[in-house]
Amino acid sequence: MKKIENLTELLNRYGCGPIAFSGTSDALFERRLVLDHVIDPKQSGPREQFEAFASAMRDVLAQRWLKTTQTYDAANPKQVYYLSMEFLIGRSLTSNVTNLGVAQALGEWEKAKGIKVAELVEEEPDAGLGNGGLGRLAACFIESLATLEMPAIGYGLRYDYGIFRQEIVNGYQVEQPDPWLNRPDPWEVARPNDEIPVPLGASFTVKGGEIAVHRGHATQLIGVPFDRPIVGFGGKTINTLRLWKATTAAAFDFGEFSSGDFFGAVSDKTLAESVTRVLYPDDSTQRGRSLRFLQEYFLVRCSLADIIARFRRRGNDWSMLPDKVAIQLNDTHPAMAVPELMRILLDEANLSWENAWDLSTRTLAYTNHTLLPEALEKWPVELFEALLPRHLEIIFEINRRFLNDVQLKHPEERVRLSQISLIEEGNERKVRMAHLAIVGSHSTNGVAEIHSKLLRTKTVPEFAELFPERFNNKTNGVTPRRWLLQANPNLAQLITETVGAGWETNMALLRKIDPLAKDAAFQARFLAAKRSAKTRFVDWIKKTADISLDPDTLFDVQIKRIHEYKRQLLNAIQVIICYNRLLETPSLDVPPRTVLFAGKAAPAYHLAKVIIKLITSIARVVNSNPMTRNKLRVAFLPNYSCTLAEYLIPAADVSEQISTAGFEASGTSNMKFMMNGAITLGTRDGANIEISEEVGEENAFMFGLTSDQVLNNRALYNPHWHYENEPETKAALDMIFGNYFSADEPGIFEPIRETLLTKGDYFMHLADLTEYVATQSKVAKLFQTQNAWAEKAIHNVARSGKFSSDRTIEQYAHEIWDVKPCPVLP
Ligand code: 26V
Repeated sequence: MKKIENLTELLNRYGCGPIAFSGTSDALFERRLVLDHVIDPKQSGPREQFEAFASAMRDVLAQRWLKTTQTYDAANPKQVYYLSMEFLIGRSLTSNVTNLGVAQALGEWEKAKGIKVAELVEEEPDAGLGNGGLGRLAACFIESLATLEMPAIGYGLRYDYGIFRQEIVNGYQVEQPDPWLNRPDPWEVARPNDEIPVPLGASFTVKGGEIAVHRGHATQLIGVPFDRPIVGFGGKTINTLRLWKATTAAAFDFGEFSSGDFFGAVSDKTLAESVTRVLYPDDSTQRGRSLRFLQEYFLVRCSLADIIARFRRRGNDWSMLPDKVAIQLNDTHPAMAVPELMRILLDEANLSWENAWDLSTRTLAYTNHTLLPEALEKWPVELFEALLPRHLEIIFEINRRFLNDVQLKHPEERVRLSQISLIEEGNERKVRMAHLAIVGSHSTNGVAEIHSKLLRTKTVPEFAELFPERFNNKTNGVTPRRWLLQANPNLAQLITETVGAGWETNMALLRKIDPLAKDAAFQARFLAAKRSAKTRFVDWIKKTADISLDPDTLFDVQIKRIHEYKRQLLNAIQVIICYNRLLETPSLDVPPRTVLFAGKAAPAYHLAKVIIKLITSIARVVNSNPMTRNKLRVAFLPNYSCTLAEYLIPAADVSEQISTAGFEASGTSNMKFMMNGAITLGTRDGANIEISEEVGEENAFMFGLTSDQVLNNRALYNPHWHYENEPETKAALDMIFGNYFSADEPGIFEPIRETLLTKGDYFMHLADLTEYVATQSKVAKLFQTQNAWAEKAIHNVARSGKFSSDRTIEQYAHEIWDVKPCPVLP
């Protein structure tokens, strides 16, 4: 595509010339400032300038966006619909500027106007509509879908409050609300004309995340869509992310119910809107949370109605459904799509059960993202009974037929029926959402090779035997546009200068830098790019969190949700051992190291919060000790977010991926680190295995038990043995238990003693500790020879191509969806 020189050319390219405010190159921007904000551009502040600039970008893309939709309506291709309770989008301005290809032109415009786009960008709040990996994956996927020119729509919820903002007060996590929509969001377009009614079998009231159901009073919510543009790289395809907001019908407020009950009507509206008020911030346990049940149904009901409306508008016959529609369920959160699609086909299309079931299963596909039993969703039958009686009826009928079939085909194995049933019996009967998703779809995939294998062999082996053809793997990926091109401008430029343009969508080209890994001149340029990413991050974190860091130290980074299985504790103990070694031998020959942590704990996950307090306490002690502070620093960076990751990952030297083997489904930050030339220090878990295969074991630091060893050694494992027989382990733990880091709050780390010793250390920290510490020493040693370090780091960048989400999406498209690109004509 020809490079755009100025905004006038840009306007012409996108056919926006006639709506320009004046003939000047910054017409759209000034027009927005004057017409939207009614302000003299010279008087405008950064927030107004951000809004004006973002709106101007939307003006630039609007016609192309419309054209994309029109192309799909006209071509009637098979289309993919990605249903997810989470889209962790982060900021959109830089991404849209990059993908529209206007970044170059901006440089000149900036100079001419004296405006710093880098500063405006900081005014945009993150759209933090997700908890972590699963939500960020959805965001990478829709970007890749647009880049690959695939006809696709993402469906999610428009939460008023995204993932909470994390403050650290006295070393403890404090949650603050995230009112990201307080100011107008320039990217969203409300579509009140496309609203969807959502009937419920009962009415409800809300208190503290729980609903009280009032049986017998059927009621109705309304879903209003808000669309966001998803710009593919190069700006050819602009797909839609459609987020639903819950409300009530206007008529409900003041029409038939306006029998003088004004306050009643207004509070009904508030009640309805509470369904999409807030994202559930707990990604570790499922527990009760009945309002979440309503959220999930609301997403499914609105999205399927919308999908079917499009399908019918295009003149398709019901029998064509699987030929025109592929619906991907991001975990079981939207698994009610199974009974909902059946309901539509049975009750609205009046098809036979057999016909409806065939069409429905061939349309739906399911992705599993976790093997942790406590995160597998199960909803009480009682909730269905009261709110969704028809769906429950359908689930029971699915189950009756399924169990019948199994019995007919495997008469000898009657005992297994209770295990595979969609209904868990017991005090409280529950619907097992994973079973529903597997039985009601044609594809079940895991997100890394090892995860898919464990899913098949350990988690749901009965289903894998019944439906072997349904099970498959789709190793995760991340978008190199956001995570390399935008996040790491200096490395991106070095890559472009070396391999030429085009790598952004063809990551195989990165292999061209592989032979340069040993080249001293290239190593120096690589290290210079790393150094500038470090200062960029250091400046940013100083400005935003007032934390001072030294860019001339090794950046050793663990950033992810705080979870026992991710083992931030293992890292923390290792830091203490390193500290003790320095105290013992102050002249120890190690490179100065900064250990960086960031991550949120679920508000109700007590132990995860204690782990944060431990890390901040260790940091306070270690950083203030003059004996060690030149060699070792520790920081817990508050409020981990997409934006923080975009600054920090390019600056990292070491990527900590140290989960207990068999527990991390894939991981995706590990891929982002690799692309940015950090070296993985990791266990043989999730996608770490595939990363070390791609880069070669010699270019990663792998350690610890394998998932088989974890499974087979659990019975024999005794953490006390390690505590008693490993002096450094004992010394480190005794400091934690003996209030070395908590002199002013004695006893606060008792829960850590309990989990590691009393309760048997389920995540086997102590089993891996010795090898982890030894591997950390190897890391330190290598870092002292910068060219040897650079060589390995460069191999990581060069061989990261597999982990582009473009590769992942192409596999979904070929192997699950059978969806092909549908280019938008110029
Ligand atoms: C689970 C739950 C349980 C109920 C309440 C709310 C809630 C919200 C989110 C989750 C999702 C947990 C699963 C998850 O995020 N899995 C991560 O998915 C990543 C993308 O596939 C993968 O890289 C990570 O390894 C995996 O932990």
